[in-house]
Amino acid sequence: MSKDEIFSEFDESPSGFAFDEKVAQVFQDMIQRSVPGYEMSLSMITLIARKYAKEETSLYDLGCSLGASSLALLAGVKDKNIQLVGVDNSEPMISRCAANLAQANYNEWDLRCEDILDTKIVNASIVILNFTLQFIPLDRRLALLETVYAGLNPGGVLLVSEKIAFDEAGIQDSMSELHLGFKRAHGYSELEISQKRSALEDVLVPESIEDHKARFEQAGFSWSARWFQCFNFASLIAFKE
Ligand code: GEK
Repeated sequence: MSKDEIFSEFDESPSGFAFDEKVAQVFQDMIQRSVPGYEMSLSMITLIARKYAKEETSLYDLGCSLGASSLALLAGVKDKNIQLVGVDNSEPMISRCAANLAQANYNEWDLRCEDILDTKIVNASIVILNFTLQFIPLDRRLALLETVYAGLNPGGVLLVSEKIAFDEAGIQDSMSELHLGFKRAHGYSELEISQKRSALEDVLVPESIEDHKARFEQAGFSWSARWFQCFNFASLIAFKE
C-alpha cells in the first residue's frame, strides 16, 4: 500500500481537493489513517448485506473509489445471484477498482465512470453511499436520495457513512479534537493536517445526524437508524417499506 504524503510539503498555491491520480494511488492508506472506524464499518457492511441483499437484485456502491465498500458488500452475498453496480466519477479510482474486484475473483459487476447524480437506480436491494454524500452539493442531496428511494425495491436499504457535524459547539470541538488525535496517532504531521483541512473546505460538507435523518424521511424512507459512530464519523441505515 502506498503511503499518503500528498500534503506533507508546504504548497504555496494550494488548490481544492480532487480525486485525481495522485490521490487514487494512496487512497487506501489515506482513508484508513483519516477515518476513525473505517475498517470496522466495512466489516459491518458485510453483515448488513447478508441480511438485506435479495436474490436477483442489484447492489449499488455510489462513490466506490477503489472498491473497498463494494468488496465488503460482495463478501456478504457470495451465495446469492446479485449484480454489483459500482459508480465513481474519478477515472483513476474506477480503473483501480476494476483491478481490485478482478483480483478478488468477482465477475458479476458493472463499473461506471459517471456522476452519481446521473446514475439510474433499478431493482436495487441495497444502495450504499460510503463517505460519498458529503461530497455532493447540499442542494442536490435530497434529489439524489429520492432517486435512490425510487430505485430500491420494497424491503431495500440505503447505507450512508459520513463525517458528521454537531449542533452543540462543545461537542463539535471535542469530536474534532479527538479526530485530530486520531490523525496524529496515525503519523500525520500538523502541516499535513492543516493543508488537507484547507483543501477539503467547501468540498466535503458534513451535516448533523438529525439533518441526515430528516432528509431520509423527506425522501420517503420509513425509518432510519445510526448503526455505528466513532468520534465525528457515523454510519446510518434507512429502510424502504
Ligand atoms: C470506500 N466508498 O472506500 N459522482 C461520482 N463519484 C463521486 C462524486 C460524484 N458526484 N463525488 C465524489 N465521488 C469508498 C470511499 S471516497 C470517500 C468513498 C472519501 C467519489 C470520489 O471520486 C471518491 O472516490 C468517492 O466518491 C468518495 O468505502 O474520500 O472520504
